[in-house]
Amino acid sequence: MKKKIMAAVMTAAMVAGLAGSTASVYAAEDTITVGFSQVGAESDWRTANTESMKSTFSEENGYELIFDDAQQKQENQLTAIRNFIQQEVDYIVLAPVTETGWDTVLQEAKDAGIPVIIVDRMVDVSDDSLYTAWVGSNFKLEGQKAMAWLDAYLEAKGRGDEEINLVDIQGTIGASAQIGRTEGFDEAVEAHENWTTLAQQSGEFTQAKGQEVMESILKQSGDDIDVVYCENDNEAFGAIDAIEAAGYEVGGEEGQILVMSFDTTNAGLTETLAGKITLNTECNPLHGPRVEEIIQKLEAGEEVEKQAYVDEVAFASDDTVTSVTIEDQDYEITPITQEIIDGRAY
Ligand code: GZL
Ligand code: ZN
Repeated sequence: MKKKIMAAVMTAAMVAGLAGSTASVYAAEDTITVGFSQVGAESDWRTANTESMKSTFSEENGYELIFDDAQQKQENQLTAIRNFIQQEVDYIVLAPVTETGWDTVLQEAKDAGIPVIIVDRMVDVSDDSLYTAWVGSNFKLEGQKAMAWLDAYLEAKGRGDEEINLVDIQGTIGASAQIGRTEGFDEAVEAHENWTTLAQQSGEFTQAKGQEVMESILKQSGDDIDVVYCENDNEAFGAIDAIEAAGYEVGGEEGQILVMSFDTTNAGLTETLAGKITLNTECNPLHGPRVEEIIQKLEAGEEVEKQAYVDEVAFASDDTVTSVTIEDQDYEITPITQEIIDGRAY
């Protein structure tokens, strides 16, 4: 909107000058207008992500935020971006629901001279000049950390050679978080001839769908399930409800169903402390300040990193395994405590 305000100020200044009036034209405060196309409100993680963006791009911080919730539909995001272009926003921020289908609308934004910043999930475009910067998580690493922990945990429990049957409740199919976390899962199962994938189905990152999918899988193979890998906390909440309703126990001991999750939301870590989720791998949603840093650099005409990964940790319900190594890099696995939960920002 800066563009429009400046034009109005120039016109007003001219009119004032011509009329010889003494009316002074106030220079418009330098409000930066940001159009943010958000995936939806499907999970606690998404709510925290929205909150981070809204509290960062506030009026008192010098911004006008135009926020759009796409209810997890790409066509709504395409419409939102075209509206932002029409409104001549200064920046477009996109949290893409899935990776493909963005080339045309991002070309329109580029033609309009509006920088696009991608947050959280990634876009798969033919020409990466169609976006200025991306900040988000390394989803495959998240999956690798989780499965490396499972491997070490089962070994520590004397179950390293046991036949292990796993269920993967996937996220929204085609979302970077689903692609990466599923890759981490599949690679680890491939590497263990005594591990079998019993079922792999999308829970769409929601609690309701997670419960529904878990119920149907339990009907088919309840007694055979050893591990349920939920690709976010809300799916885990639904899966745990289904597992317990079917008469099984969740937990890390033999005879229980071991539930793993991602997001480390407050509710997710509370379930981890209770031992219902045995491992919770962090995916940090607080992208507001990270996006603001990018915008401030662009405003100052500075270079910005094309892709910036967020550092993340993992929390376990106990201290059986306290670190894992992936490609020669060690990652800490922290036993969760109430103090840690109370001290976290989301
Ligand atoms: C991950 C994000 C995922 C979260 C889910 O960065 O895209 O989408 O893991 C959310 O909770 O729905
Ligand atoms: Zn192993």
